[in-house]
Amino acid sequence: MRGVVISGSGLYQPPQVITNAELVASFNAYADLQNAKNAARIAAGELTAIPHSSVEFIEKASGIRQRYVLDKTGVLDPTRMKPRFAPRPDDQLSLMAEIAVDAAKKALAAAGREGKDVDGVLCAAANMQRAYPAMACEIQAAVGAGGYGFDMNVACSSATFAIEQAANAVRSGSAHCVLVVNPEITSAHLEWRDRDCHFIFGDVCTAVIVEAEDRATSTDRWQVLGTKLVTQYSNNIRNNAGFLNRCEDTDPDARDKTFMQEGRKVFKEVVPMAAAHIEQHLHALGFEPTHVRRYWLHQANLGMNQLIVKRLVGQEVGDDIAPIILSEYANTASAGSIIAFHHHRSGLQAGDVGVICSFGAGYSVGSVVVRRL
Ligand code: CO8
Repeated sequence: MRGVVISGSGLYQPPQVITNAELVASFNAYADLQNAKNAARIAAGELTAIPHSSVEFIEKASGIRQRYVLDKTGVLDPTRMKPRFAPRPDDQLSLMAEIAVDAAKKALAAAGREGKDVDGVLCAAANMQRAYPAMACEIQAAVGAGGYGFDMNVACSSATFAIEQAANAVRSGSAHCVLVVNPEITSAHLEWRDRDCHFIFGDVCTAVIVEAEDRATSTDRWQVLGTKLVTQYSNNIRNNAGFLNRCEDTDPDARDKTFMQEGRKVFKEVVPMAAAHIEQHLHALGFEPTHVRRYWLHQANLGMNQLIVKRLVGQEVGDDIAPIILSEYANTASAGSIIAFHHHRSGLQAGDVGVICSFGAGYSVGSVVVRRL
């Protein structure tokens, strides 16, 4: 079996930032408008007034302080509450491919590769811009890659699940160099009018290059020691948007056509699941959780990450063991653990072991154990 390495990563970060203060001001303006519009029904007891959101709650409950988005104006407009994107003609690069190509080119440059060296492209994200052709085929053409491309979606675990597919393709010899790219335009599938979740997500795109160890030339190589994936069906994170909607004659703007979750249940159920998954994976590879130099975890909630690592290593740890990026980026679905890996791996020494781990809707958990070469 061929050895496999991650030889480079790239990050596209949208230029626009929404702070919690801006977000809460716009949500509260939206709530006031709705409550004024529905004043008679609220007074008659037919409707409940929408309560205000608060910066203090958001920071305490989630650890999120701001998020990057592709369009801030539409999101913050209390009469709109969603980003505004201009439709593009079919002969122009699509928005999702545009941010994917940016991150992909940075990852290729970091790995010392060009598009023509790539013979597999996996576009792995929580949402795809269209049904077909696959986003991966458009990205493949735009970066000048050969081979094949396909899309895959395992919500927040899309990136780690794709790294396993890429590593297996390289191991088996069906590809030599695979681009895994995670364009997450979460702002389009977040319900900005729902106080319980309006603060959760941000937009971003990450990319990694997965290639054969004997061919890699990058000085920053991370040997993939193992990958482990698991899914367990749950309705606690759900989005019913889909191609059957128009045939069901349902409202495309109904609440169930955007991100919905039972946040408390997710928290309670996913923490033990993710911690047990990582522990089992490490044991299977002959490591103890305390041997791990760094955990690059999915970034959904600060408390969740702290609890998972505490279960693993038996004590609270700081950013040096488990870096947090969600205060700056919020939850970026599948890209979160890869942003952490991208920004926080430079201090590790040859031989150091790290774990990239995602968890999210499905439920799904994916771990990639790597060693610095
Ligand atoms: N401001 C003020 N108060 C608020 C607000 C707000 N914005 N929101 C809720 N409250 C109030 C509630 O009304 C409640 O009041 P009361 O006690 O009087 O009933 C109180 O605050 C507590 O509310 P919660 O119980 O909901 O608060 P929590 O402490 O549980 O925190 C969280 C909510 C932050 C959502 C938390 O539960 C959490 O982070 N859970 C884990 C979430 C998670 O990990 N989700 C995974 C998502 S990742 C994924 O797979 C994504 C799928 C694909 C994404 C697609 C793109 C969109």
